[in-house]
Amino acid sequence: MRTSKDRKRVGGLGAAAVGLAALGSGEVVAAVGGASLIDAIGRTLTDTAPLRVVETTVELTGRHDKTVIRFGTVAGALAGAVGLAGLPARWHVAAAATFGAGAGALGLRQANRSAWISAGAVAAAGVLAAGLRTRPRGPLAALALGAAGTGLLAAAHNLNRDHDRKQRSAIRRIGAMGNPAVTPEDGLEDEPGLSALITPEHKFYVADVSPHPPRVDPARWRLAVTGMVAHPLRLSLADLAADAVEFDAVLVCVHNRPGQGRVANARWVGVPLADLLRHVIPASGATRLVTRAVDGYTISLPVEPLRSGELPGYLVIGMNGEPLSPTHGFPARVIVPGLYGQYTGAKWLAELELTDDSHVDYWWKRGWTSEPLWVEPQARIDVAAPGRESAGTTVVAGVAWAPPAGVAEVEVSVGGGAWQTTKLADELAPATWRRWRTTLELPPGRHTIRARVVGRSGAVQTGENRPPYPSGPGGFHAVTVEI
Ligand SMILES: Nc1nc2c(c(=O)[nH]1)N[C@H]1C(S)=C(S)[C@@H](COP(=O)(O)O)O[C@H]1N2
Ligand SMILES: [Mo]
Repeated sequence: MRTSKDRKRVGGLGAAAVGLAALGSGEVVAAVGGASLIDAIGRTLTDTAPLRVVETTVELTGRHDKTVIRFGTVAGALAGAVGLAGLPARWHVAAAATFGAGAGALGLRQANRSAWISAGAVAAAGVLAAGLRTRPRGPLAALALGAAGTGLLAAAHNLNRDHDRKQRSAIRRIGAMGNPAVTPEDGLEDEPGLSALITPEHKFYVADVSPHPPRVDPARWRLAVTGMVAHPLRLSLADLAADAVEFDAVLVCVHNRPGQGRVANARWVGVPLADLLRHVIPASGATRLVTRAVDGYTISLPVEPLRSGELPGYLVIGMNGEPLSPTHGFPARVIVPGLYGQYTGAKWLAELELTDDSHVDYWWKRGWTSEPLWVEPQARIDVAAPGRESAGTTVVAGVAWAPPAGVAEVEVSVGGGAWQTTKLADELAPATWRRWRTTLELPPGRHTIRARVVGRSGAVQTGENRPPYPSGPGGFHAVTVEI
């Protein structure tokens, strides 16, 4: 005989299976149009979570933030189904409909492919309502339904992968951007474990609020330069490529604590924003340049320093000899070398709008400052290898950055002792990272090595430990070696 506890467990399992089947059905419908219900919900969670929750999630999940949010969303949906199943049966249809309407509204809120997300939400609500009324009896039926739901999620995943593949081949057809024949060099011999001078695209960190990069059709895409200007523009990728130049710069996320990998160096291709602003002629009250992504996300920059060159911004269309990849902002993004990623400009640009001070950015609403934040100089230790070069010496090497003025010196200190200078590689450009290397003679025992950078502006990296919020992280990267 079954106890009531057993029945309850089967009931919960059955409801979770119904939830999985409902989510899978909705996800397949959305995926036909290249959208994702799960990602729409995930994005809404990111958009609405309190700042403290966002900061903690960034801190704890590292480079896996998107995966964690996705699995969290699925787990939340299943828990929601179990919760709904606990309601009296006569409420199930109404509750499922409410759930679906909520998810559909999330879809409509997302500027990108909202119709498909909403259609997926309707499908999910239908399956949820029907499933809760005829809940699977017994664990086997529940498992079978759960397996079907998992299969649907996998099918949706494959559909979306096909859309991604098409997007990548459309980008490949564009051809090279810039001059990929020239390989940047800094005169430093290769060192196992030391970062490359130019970070390959697949190793370049990714940081954004989009669970999945929006897909933009290069043939139909036009960048609108609008708002308070005398001459609005609509520019194709080819128009932009004709006026683009190459520049080298490091990109740093404001969440990059000392020693972390939310930083990378690339050779970019872009149109100087000062040139673009000269063409459109901003009206006298136009104080902000809003960089607006296709999904509505914005980062805005003050116009005057962009015009004067104090903020040396670019409208970027290429990275490391190729068009931007989907993850890094295809077809266009804005980068101001020296500003943290969160302030430098949006990826997946739809529009550059000139407007006045009434504009409010995505992150300002969440509590971050409206002043552009400059990157703090930082040195990172990539290699600390005792005995690599010769017995008794330790090779120490890494990268350091102090944009926009550049790195003047990188120093290391052992166990809190005096700062000793290191050998710097040639400088590619002041706004890039610079590689450095030294060998230390250390006696047997445990030693903590710290690194710091001195900027050409005179700024010296300080050891004061600070969290990323509110003005960027601080502190020294420290590595301990055992001789
Ligand atoms: N559209 C859009 N652009 C964005 C963001 C975003 O969430 N959406 N994130 C910014 C942040 S916080 C950073 S650090 C950089 C990261 O660029 P990457 O992913 O190419 O490294 O993009 C910036 N541009
Ligand atoms: Mo960032």
